[in-house]
Amino acid sequence: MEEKVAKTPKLADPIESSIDLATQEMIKRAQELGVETVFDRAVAMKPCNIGIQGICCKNCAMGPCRLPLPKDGVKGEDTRKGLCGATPNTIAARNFARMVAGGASAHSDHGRCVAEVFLAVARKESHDYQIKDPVKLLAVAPHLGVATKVEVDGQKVDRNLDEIALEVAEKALNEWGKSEGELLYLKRAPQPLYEKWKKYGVLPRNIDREVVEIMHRTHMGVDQDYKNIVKQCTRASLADGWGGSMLATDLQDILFGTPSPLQSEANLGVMKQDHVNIIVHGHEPVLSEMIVAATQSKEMVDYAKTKGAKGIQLAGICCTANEILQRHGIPTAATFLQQELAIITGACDAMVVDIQCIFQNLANVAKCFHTKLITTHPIARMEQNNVIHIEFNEHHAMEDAKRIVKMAIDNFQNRKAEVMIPRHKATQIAGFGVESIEYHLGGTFRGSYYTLNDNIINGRIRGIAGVVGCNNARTKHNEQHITIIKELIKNDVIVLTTGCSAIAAAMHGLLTPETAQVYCGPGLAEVCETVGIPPILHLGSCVDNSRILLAATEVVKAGGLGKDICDLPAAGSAPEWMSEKAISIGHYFVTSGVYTVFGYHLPLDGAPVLQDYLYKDMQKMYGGMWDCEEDPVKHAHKMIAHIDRKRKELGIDKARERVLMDMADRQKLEMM
Ligand code: SF4
Ligand code: MSK
Repeated sequence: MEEKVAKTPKLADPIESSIDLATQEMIKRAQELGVETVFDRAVAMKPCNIGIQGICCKNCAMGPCRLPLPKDGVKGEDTRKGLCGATPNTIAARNFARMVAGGASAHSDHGRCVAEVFLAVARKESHDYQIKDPVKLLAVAPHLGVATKVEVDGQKVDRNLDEIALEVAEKALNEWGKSEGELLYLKRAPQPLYEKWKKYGVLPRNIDREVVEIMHRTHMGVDQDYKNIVKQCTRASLADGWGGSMLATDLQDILFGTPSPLQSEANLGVMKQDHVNIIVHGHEPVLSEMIVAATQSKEMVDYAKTKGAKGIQLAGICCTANEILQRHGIPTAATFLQQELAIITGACDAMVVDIQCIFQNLANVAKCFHTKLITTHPIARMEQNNVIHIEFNEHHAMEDAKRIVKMAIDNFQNRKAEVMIPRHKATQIAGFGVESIEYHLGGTFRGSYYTLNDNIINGRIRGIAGVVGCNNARTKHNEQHITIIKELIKNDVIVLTTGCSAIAAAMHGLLTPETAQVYCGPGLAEVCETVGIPPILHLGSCVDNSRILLAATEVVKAGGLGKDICDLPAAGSAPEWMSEKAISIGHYFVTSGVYTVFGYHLPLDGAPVLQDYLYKDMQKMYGGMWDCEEDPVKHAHKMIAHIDRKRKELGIDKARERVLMDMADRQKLEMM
């Protein structure tokens, strides 16, 4: 009998997989050790050609029904339909809507957890947390209809902070399930935008309801009009951006402190061979805040020394990283795609995960090393038996955190593989927010976005871009992020960034004021050098995209750039998106008036009519629209072209032309 020869699995080419040297080195290292990573799996398994077009329906057991687009496109009437008659538009819209529901629920359920902890703190049931930013509490309270002053003997006096906190907590939690009315934060948007939402009937009623309604409408045989399905996408995504995410950001700032600019480092090189390395990964800062405090406690540092370590190195991955970076300067170890590589260094003594963006394969990788993989959230566990579950509870938060840190320290001496930590890391300045942009670009004296607006009007700054979102193993790691960001700043567009895009920019050394001299156009460079900020501002985690909405609102309020977000010379981008959250974010940006370009396939290609609706018709309604462009340079230039169109509409395109004069033009002028 012929003997079967086992096929050698296809492996990723490290150079083709990432533009980052640390990542390339670690992919090679993984392959030498025979440890499989996402990069190898992406080579071995290709995406489904029908699913990628958005036209596979499995919403009932008569399917899955697949409606691939004919090779030469649809000629004449589109007769494709599922067993029930569902058209490609219905199927793709339902799939898109379920992605919005997934994304909005992830952000908002995270927000709910924060609100519950906030309530426990306000009720004095949790003693490990305190309100760290009472100023923000007072700023947020009126938006939730909570009074900050009371009348005593005919005089307005300050209300007790504990009372305000309790009412804020209750009002905030009510936003998830109230029986009538609309979300309170919607009125924070510019008035014309609010009016548009009202006119189109998309004001979200409560956060949970909008997600549930998507699931109902997309059930077999319910909503079969793609425009009506997209309408519900709008409601649910607004309930995310102007609801769950915004509440998460606000309550986290009040509880853990509003970020302000600070210096740190990024990339796998932040891990230290002679330290206990603890990596926190996921999205919720509730536990990681405690882990920061525990790792910095003398008790734990001394204990680490008794085990032969020089200290404890805490670092983060994904948005938990961004949360503890922006408030404490804790270094960032990795983006989403590098999570397995952190363990493959052989120096990760514990990886502590909470919710979202966590590979189940971490458990398989951890098996090959000494790493303790610890899940902490009741809704996010793993089936593999090497995973330890320590359920975190806000009522004994510090106790849980210390237990985890001690477990990592005890594991330090168990390292088995040879440690290989790449040397690569870069300095970063992070911790920007609505408040700190106001301070840096407006000044405490004027307390507004005037300076930013002035510089946009005079053309030194051409416009504003939000570049956000994930990595995706179907694209070269970080390449799109970095190319797009560099192209934007080269053309004087200031960049606001969050999520893994911010981590990518940090790893590649772009989050420093020095970037201005090297990569920026002359106008933006001049502004950045004058005020001492990087041209790319790290605004935090995925839920902190709400900071971008509020920053845009502040720009509108400061005047001179129109009356609504859609009037601004601004555009959004998610270059390497992969998560359902990115779809929800994209949709709330679009329906808040932002032209938003994605860099990887949107699952719409199989339904051209729906695609046109999202790419063109949305603009007529909300002033923003979807787009997709895979070429990163073209992608950036689509954004710049939109910014220039808006400058023209505002009548400020001439100012920009003046700024762009070169030396020869100036000399010509002087001679006249
Ligand atoms: Fe097919 Fe319709 Fe069932 Fe979807 S809902 S699987 S299109 S029969
Ligand atoms: S972590 S959602 S990969 S940005 Fe927020 Fe990164 Fe995307 Fe997760």
